[in-house]
Amino acid sequence: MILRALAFACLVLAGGSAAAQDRTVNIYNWSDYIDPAVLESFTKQTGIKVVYDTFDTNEILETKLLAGRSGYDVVVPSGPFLQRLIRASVFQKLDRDRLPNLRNAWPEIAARLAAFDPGNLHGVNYMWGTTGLGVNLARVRERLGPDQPLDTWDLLLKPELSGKLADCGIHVLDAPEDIFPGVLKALGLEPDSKKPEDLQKAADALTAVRGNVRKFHSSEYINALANGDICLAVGYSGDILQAKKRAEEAKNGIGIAYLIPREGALMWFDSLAIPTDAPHPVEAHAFIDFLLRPEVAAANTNFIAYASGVGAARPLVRPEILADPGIYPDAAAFGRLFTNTAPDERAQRVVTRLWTRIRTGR
Ligand code: N2P
Repeated sequence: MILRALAFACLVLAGGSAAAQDRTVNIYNWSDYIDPAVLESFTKQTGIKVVYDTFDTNEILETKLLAGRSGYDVVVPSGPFLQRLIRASVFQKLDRDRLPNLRNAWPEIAARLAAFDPGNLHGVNYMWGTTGLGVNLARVRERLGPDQPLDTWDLLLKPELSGKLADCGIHVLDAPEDIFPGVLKALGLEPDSKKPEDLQKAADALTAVRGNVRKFHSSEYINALANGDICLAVGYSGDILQAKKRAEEAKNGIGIAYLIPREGALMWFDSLAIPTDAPHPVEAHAFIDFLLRPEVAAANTNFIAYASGVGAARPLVRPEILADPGIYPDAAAFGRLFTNTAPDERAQRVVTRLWTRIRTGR
């Protein structure tokens, strides 16, 4: 009897300590989207080990999640993908009792996110930003002359302009949900239109300049801009500002600007969400709650140049970042931003077919 009790106690102890050692959280986040020091301090403070993988398009994330058993505990879809994946029951409801730092969230941003996730039941905003233009100022000026405005979709969509930039290199995000809205807006159409005839017009405009685009890719443009390998990128705000910072640190004389096109640009929201089949939901909540600490959110914003959904972080964000209209748009730029929603299955088939043709140039 005593032996048995002892054996049981040993088992419990062994199990307990193994569990303590084993506490892990598996994160699947966008590339270039966190301060690595944040991951270290999370492990130091909680004892939870972080396994961290990255992706650079919503489509890759969506495919993994729809296949099921991804093994991930926390993932970061953009609005329309959050919306569609909630409908497919991919995410669990968040346990608010485990997220005391939700009180630090930015109410206006949470309200906008509710368009994709009614009641904010499944997602918490991590970062938000815009999709616009990254420009190598000197080289673009030299080719387009002093009078050409640079904050316009014309740089890509007017064949006579993108034709002059083709040899110094243009990259475009490999993400129809990011590119179609801007192109639709530039054409004077509804940016969130799912009408096949509108999508066809946007596709035609892109096909007309396809030959001027060196690559459709969603993360290589950071280094390509910073090294001077390309002179125009249609990309994510903070990524382009990271390219600017890399060039400044390298002191290579390359000046990069992020410009929100005057015609308008897409504003997007990337949310932290927990898959229904996450192996470590408790640790997932602990990780999300850690990211909602104002000092942690500010460290991330300072590092990656995206605005955090944690409103309470703003006083801790570096003043030059707070003052950067590419990160925190001023009222005028804000008025020109729009959002998008998920296409239904039929519209998605149209988008996928058109996008494949644009990318392959056929
Ligand atoms: C990070 C890109 C995140 C923005 N590299 C995509 N919504």
